Amino acid sequence: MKAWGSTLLFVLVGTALQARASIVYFENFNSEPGSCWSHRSVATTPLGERFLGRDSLRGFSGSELVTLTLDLPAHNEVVLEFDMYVIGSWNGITTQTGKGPDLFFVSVQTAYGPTSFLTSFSNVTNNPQSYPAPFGLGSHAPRTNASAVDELGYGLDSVYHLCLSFPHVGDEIVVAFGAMLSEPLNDESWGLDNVRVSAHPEPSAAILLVGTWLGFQRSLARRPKRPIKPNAPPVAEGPDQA
Ligand SMILES: [Ca+2]
Ligand SMILES: [Ca+2]
Ligand SMILES: [Ca+2]
Repeated sequence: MKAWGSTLLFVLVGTALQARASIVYFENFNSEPGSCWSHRSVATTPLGERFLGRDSLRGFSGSELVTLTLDLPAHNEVVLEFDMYVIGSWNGITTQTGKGPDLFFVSVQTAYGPTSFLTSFSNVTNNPQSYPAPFGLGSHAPRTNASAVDELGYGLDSVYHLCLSFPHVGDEIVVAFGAMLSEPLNDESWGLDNVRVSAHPEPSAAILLVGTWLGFQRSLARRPKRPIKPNAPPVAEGPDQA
C-alpha cells in the first residue's frame, strides 16, 4: 500500500472546521447502518456502546477492511471525522517478531490522486505509537491524544477522535478503513463509531497550502534539467584532420 508522500494530502484538523462545512452523513451505529457500508453488522462493547465491527463483541480483526460509499453535493473539500476504537494489546511501532507494528489506515481517492493516512496505535506500556504522526514519521507514548482510555470495558482499550480533511471533487466518495495487526482478534481488534462526513464548497486554507505545495513540487518535476556538458575532449593543435 502506498503510504508516504500521499499522506501529505490528508490534513489532521480540529473540529472548528466542522462549523463551516455541511454535514452530509452521520452514523452512530445504534442500529444497523445502511448499504453505503460494505460491512453492516454492529458490535457492542462490554459496557453497551454499539459500533461498526464484524465480531459482535470485539469488532474487526487486523486483516479486515470496510468501505463507506456516499453521494456528495458539489464541493471541493471533504472533512471526515470518526471515533476509532483501539481494542486490546495493540503494540504500536514495535518490530518485535509477532508483536508489531500494529497499523491502521484510511484510504481515499482525493482530487490529487489516491491517498492513504497510515498510523500505528499502542495500548501497551513501553510500546510507542506513531499517532498523531503518520507511521514512520514519529514516535509517541502509548495512547497519546486518546479521547478515552479504558472506558469501553475491555480492560485494555482506547478511543481516538480522528478528523481528516482532504481535497476532493466529484459526486461520489469511497473511503476505506482497515488495519494490519500482528495478533488475532481476541488479542487486538478495532471498530468505528460516530462517523461524520462533511462537504465544503471552498477548500480551507490548510488544503490550499497543501495544493500549492503539490503544484510547486510538480512544477519542479516538469522543469527540464539543464544538460550536463561532458568534458570537452582535448583539441590537438595543428592542421585540420579532415
Ligand atoms: Ca455508537
Ligand atoms: Ca498485542
Ligand atoms: Ca501486536
